[in-house]
Amino acid sequence: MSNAKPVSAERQAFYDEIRPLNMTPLWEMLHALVPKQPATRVQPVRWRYDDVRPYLMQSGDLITAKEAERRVLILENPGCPGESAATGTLYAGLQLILPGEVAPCHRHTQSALRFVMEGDGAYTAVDGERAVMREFDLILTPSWQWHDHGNDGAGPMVWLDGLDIPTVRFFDAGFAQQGNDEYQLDRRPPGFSRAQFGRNMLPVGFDAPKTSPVFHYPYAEYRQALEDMKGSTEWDPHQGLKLEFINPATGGPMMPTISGFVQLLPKGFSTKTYRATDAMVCTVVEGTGNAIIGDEVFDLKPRDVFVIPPWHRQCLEARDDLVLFVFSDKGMQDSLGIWREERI
Ligand code: GTQ
Repeated sequence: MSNAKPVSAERQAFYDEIRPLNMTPLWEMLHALVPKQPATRVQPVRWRYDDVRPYLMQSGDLITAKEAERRVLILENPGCPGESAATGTLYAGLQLILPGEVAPCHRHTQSALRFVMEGDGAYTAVDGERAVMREFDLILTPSWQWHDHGNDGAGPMVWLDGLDIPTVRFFDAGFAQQGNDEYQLDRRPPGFSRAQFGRNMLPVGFDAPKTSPVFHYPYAEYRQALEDMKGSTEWDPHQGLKLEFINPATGGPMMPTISGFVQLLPKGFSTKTYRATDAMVCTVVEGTGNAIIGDEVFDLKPRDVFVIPPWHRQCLEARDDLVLFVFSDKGMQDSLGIWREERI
């Protein structure tokens, strides 16, 4: 947006004259470039899992995981058409793997998370270690690590992919490689990383990696943490109980570009109005309720996915115990010193 004031003929002539020199006057757009508060194209949006799932299953008849490389329906924010972006910085999609399929090995500089929506018995192998994926587990595939996905189970497997694709595109810093083999040979037994890093200990002499070396966070474990806190903690009026998945080697966010959280609101709880500069992609793990985002009200059921744009007022209402998984660019903003929140 430029200034509303009409431009005089004299100034317009000047602007036209400097245009071929690849120059343009700041004063026509200063306030759009340096806004008083965030002005985002990202819109509040909710995908009902019941609406999306039939199309995802239909995609299973259209193309194999092998041919597609990754059989995913992208969840695209309507404010950013054609950009494959859920928010300004992050991408979201729903990936389907049918029994017996393998999504072949590759690696890329984009970091990714997988949050299991349904199914049991598929795996993601990261750098030679398999994580067996159960419902609502969180799995990380760090930047530039080989990964393949396979389904040894009996039913379809669906997970929510969260990647930093728009961020890496912003930097024009993306690289990708196909693996020589379709899938990786096991180099470590499943659970090895959690044994090393998931017990509040680190191997001696270990250099902290940028992404959490605990690349598998089982639902059973983080859910228990929330449950154990439920009786004894004072509820944050704006957030209920919210825990962040961290990199145990740094104490920082689980990945440099993507932060992850789980949130529990007990039955009947309504949060006070809150806003923050990180756009959030949220999915319902358990329970029902409402998300009020700006002027929009979305009713929520398990596996629904919704987006809270930057600096939009949010209230969450729990009809029964409501558990959410949330990912955002909070850690990235924190490291740049620009993250803000407001508790209203
Ligand atoms: O599983 O590696 O949704 O590379 C988009 C890009 C998933 C993946 C996506 C990817 C992947």
